[in-house]
Amino acid sequence: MQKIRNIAVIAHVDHGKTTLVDGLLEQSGTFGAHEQHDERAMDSNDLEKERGITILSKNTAIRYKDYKINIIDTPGHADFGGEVERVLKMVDGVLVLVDAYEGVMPQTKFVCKKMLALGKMPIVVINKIDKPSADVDRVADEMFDLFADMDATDEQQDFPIIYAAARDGIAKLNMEDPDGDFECIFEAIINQIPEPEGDASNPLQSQVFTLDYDNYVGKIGISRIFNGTVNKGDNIMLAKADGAMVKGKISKLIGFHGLNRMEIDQAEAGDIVAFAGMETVDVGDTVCDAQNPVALDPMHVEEPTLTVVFAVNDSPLAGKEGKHVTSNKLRERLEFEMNTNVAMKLEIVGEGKFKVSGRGELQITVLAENMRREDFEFSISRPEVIVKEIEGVKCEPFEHLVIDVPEDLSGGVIERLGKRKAEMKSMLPMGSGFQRIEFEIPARALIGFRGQFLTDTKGEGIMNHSFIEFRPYTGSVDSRSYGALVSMVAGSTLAFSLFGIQNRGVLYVGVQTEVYEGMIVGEHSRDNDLVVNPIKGKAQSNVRSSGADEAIKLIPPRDMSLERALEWIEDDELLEVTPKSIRIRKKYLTENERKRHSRKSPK
Ligand SMILES: Nc1nc2c(ncn2[C@@H]2O[C@H](COP(=O)(O)OP(=O)(O)OP(=O)(O)O)[C@@H](O)[C@H]2O)c(=O)[nH]1
Ligand SMILES: [Mg+2]
Repeated sequence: MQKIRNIAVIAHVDHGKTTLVDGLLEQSGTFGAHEQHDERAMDSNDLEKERGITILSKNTAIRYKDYKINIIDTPGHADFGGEVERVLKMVDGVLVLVDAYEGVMPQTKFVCKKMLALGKMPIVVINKIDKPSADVDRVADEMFDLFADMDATDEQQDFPIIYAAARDGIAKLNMEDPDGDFECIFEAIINQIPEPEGDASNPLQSQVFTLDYDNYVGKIGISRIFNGTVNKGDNIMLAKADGAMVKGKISKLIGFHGLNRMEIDQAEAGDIVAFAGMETVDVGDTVCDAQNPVALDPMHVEEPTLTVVFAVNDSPLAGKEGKHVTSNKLRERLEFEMNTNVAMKLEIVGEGKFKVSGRGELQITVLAENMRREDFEFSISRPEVIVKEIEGVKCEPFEHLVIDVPEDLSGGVIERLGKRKAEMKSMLPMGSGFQRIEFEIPARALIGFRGQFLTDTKGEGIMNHSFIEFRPYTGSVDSRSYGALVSMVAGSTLAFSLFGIQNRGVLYVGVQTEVYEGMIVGEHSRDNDLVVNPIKGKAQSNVRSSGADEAIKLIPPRDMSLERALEWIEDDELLEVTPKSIRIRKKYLTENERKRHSRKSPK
C-alpha cells in the first residue's frame, strides 16, 4: 500500500489557504521548474480569479519523500461553509490557518467547530507573520481558548503551531527561529496527521464528496476510497442517499497530481480519486463493491438559510440583451446547478418562478453572475431568510457578527445594530485606533446592512459573519431607511433632468441610459419613494441663455453591483439581471398599480 496523508486546508476567508497550497505545490517540486502557473493556482474558475476568493473546494495531490499527500483547498467565505463540512469527512487532518493580526474570526470558529467535532487532527498555521501589525502571541492564545471552548480532545488541544508567511514561502516552528521553508509543514503533515484507516482487501466503499463535469466524459464524482481497491472498467454498485442501489461501471479512473488530472488504472483505500461513467452519481453516494454493496453514512448537508426567487424577466426591456430568457431555459439551468451544488435547493413556485435557497447572498450572487455570463436574462427578488418551526416555535437563522471599526465611529454603529436586534457580546481594542465588536444578530437584520455599515464607517469598517443556529423569531427589525427614486416614463435619460433629480438623493443611472416606467434610477434621501422624470429635456426657448447648459455638472452615478443591488432592494422591488445590465425596478411598474397593491397589503 502506498503511504498517504489526506488533509484539508481550512480558515476564515482570505487568511491565505490557497496561497499556502501554492507553496505546498511549489516546494514539493510538484510544479515542474518551467511550468507556468498563476498565483493562487487552485482558484481556477473565472469568478474565483476575478474576486480573489475560493468558491468551490478543490483537491490536488503532491509527493513529499515517499508520501502522497492529498490536499483539499476549501473556501473561507461563510456562504460556502457547507462545502467545508463535506470535505472534512474525507480527510484525516487539517491545516487551520489563522491570520496573524485578524486572529479568530467567525468562520475560523465555524470550521474549527466542525473539524473538532469530527475528531480531525489539527495543525495550526499562524499565517501572514510578515504583517507589521502581526500579534502572534495573542492569536495563538485565541486559538487555544477557541479549542478549549469547543471541547477539543486532549490530543486535539495539543496541536502543533507553525508560523508562516505563505505568500513568501516561509515557515518555522518558533517565532525566534530564522525563516525556513515549508519543510516543517510537510513534516508536521506526515508525522501529526494519522494515516488513513481502511483496508485495500475489503470490499470497495468510496464516498463522493464533489461533482465535476467534463464535456468528454460527462459527470465525474470525486471521492475518497475508505475501503477496497478499484480498477478501471470495474462493475460497481452505486448506493444512493435514499437507499436505492444503481448498477454502474467505472469507465474512467482519474488521479490527481498538482494541477493535472490523469487516467490511472487502479486506486486503493485511503486515496482520493475521481470516477467517470456514472451519470446518476450525486454527492454523498457510496461507490460500492458490486457483489457486496454496503453504503457509508450519508452526508449531513447544511440547511439553507436564505431564499430568493428567480423569475422570467418581464420588464419592458426584457429579451433585448440575453439569449436564454424562457422559463424552460431558466429551469434547466437551475436544475443543472442543483445537480452539482448540494448546498442549494430549488423549488418551482409558480409559472416561470423558481425559489432558490442557499447559505447567503454571495452564494446566490455567484450563481446569478455565472448565469449572466452564460447569456441568461432573469429577475431576482429580495433575499428572505428561511423561517421554520422547531418544536412548535417559530425560528429564524442567527448569525455571529464581528466588526472592526474606528473607535470614534463605533457608537453610531452599535446604535444602528441595536435597532436591528443585535446583541453585543464583546468589545476589544485592536490597536491602531480600531475596536473589534462581536454580536449575535438575526440573519434577517443583516440583509441590506453592509451598505449602511460602509457608509457609517466611511468605508473603513470590516464586517464578517457566519451562521450560528436557528433561534426563536425576534419580531420586526429596522430595514432600509431610504426610499427609491422611481422613473415615471420610458426613454433615454438626459443630463438636464438628472441634474434636477440628483439633489433628491443618489443616482444609480448616468446619461443616455434606457429607463422605463417603474424602473428605479436612484435612492431617495428620505424614507418614501419619489416618482421622477429622468428623460425631460430643457424647455425650448428662442433666447439662448448664457452658458447655463455648460453649467450642468452630474455627480457620477453609484455603481450598483449585483451584490449591492441585491442587498438594497425591498420586498416590492426586483432586480433585472441581463448579460449587459443590472436594473432595479418596482415589482408593479405604474404608480396606480403600486397604490392598489399597497392598499391590499398594508405593511
Ligand atoms: N502579507 C501577507 N499576505 C498574504 C500571505 N499569504 C496570503 N496573503 C494574501 O492574502 C490574500 C488572500 O489569500 P488567499 O490565498 O486567496 O486566501 P484564502 O484563504 O484562500 O481565501 P478564500 O479562499 O477566499 O477564503 C491574498 O492577497 C494573498 O496574497 C502572507 O503570508 N502575508
Ligand atoms: Mg482560497
